[in-house]
Amino acid sequence: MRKPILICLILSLLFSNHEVFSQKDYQPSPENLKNREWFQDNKYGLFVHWGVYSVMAGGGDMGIAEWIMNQKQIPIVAYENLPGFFNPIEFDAEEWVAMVKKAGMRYITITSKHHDGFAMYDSKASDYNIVKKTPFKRDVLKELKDACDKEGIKLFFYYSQLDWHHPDYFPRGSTGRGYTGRPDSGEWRKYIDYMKDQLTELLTNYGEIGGIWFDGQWDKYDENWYLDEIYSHIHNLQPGALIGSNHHLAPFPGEDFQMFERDLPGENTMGFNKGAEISQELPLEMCETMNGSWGYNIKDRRFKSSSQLLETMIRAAGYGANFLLNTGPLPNGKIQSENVDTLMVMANWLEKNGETIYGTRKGPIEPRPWGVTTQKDNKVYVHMLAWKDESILIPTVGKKVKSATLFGDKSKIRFSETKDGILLTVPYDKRKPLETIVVLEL
Ligand code: H79
Repeated sequence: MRKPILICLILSLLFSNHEVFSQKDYQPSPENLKNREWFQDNKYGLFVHWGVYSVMAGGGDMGIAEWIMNQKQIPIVAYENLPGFFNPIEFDAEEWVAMVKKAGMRYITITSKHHDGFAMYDSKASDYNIVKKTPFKRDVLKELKDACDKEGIKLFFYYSQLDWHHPDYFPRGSTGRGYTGRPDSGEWRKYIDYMKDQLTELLTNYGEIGGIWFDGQWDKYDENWYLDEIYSHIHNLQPGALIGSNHHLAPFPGEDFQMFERDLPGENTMGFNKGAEISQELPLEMCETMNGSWGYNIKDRRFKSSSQLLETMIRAAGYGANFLLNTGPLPNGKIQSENVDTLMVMANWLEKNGETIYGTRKGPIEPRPWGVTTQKDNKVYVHMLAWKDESILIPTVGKKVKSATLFGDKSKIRFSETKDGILLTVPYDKRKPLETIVVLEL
């Protein structure tokens, strides 16, 4: 062996700890970069919040579902009864995926473990899982993955780093405190190992997955979450898997996309989305509820209209962000029919106008109250969302505009371009809500 190689080997053995070989110097693999493009091209996914909490259906409160254990201070010994009632005999993975396809969605992100700590898959790391503790005994993630593979839908796993059940989730954070009945002790490193074991299962037993959607880091902002170790572990197992985390902070090294919960990038109507700089480099994703709850809530009838959700999707696309729209399946395994109805109306719109969303990136004009732009190759799609006057002056788009047409009937749109901007005029009888889309050819 030549000397320099030998020295390198010895050095790498000496320093083979996580400080040196961490995600700090993360270079996404070619596969990962390809998957990021796929992600940005495909734009629209179904978020699924399903767990033993679904049986409680919110317990008569608005807005609570998967949070019921914490909000109602249910001790672990009592909450452990819930898996016994979880028997979704109507669950049909193929039906879910067929619905997703029809909806024009391209991926699913499903809760593998939420804050309650209950694994919705066949986990060997703990018996607190769907196969061991419910009468249903089936690995619903496996069934869903098989159905997704058949239809070319990608599957992502939501995983909560926060855990209200595990004794070694200690010291406790801002939630899951005294009421759970856990002793005031525990070994944090043991919890990290447990999480790592569960992630290993998710990344090795289900074939190629889309990625991991983390949540819960905000429970203990000052904790050492061993992100470098966890993220490298995931990328070692599946270099192509996209990692994102809902920590509401700027992305950490090792993360492959940035997410925004119930707010457009940069907005903060929810109160917890302050301060996170919008990444200029990573793909973005906004997640949104169809009513005010993530998991199934029987009382929450505040269903958003298909137009409202479509507008949010279009606005998200104007930021270059994907739209991850949530449903909370029923405890019997069916998707709420109100949600299916809404998704089918949205599907109609996408069938007609999908070209202006799928495969696009954010356009040359920053999102504005009057509308947003998306772009693909030499076409800029100007979505006129809140535009009342006969004409509107929009900023120039960097290149000379060759033609302006109305998306759909392709009729010519009167326009004039000066250094002050592009003046567009669309006759009133040509305008339709959410379907006044001007195509600028550059
Ligand atoms: O998984 C979903 C939520 O359970 C989780 N992230 C999304 C994707 C989430 N964690 N925190 N939050 C959302 C925001 C915090 C909301 C809260 Fe509440 C306000 C917790 C307690 C008061 C909402 C309302 C939940 C219970 C009542």
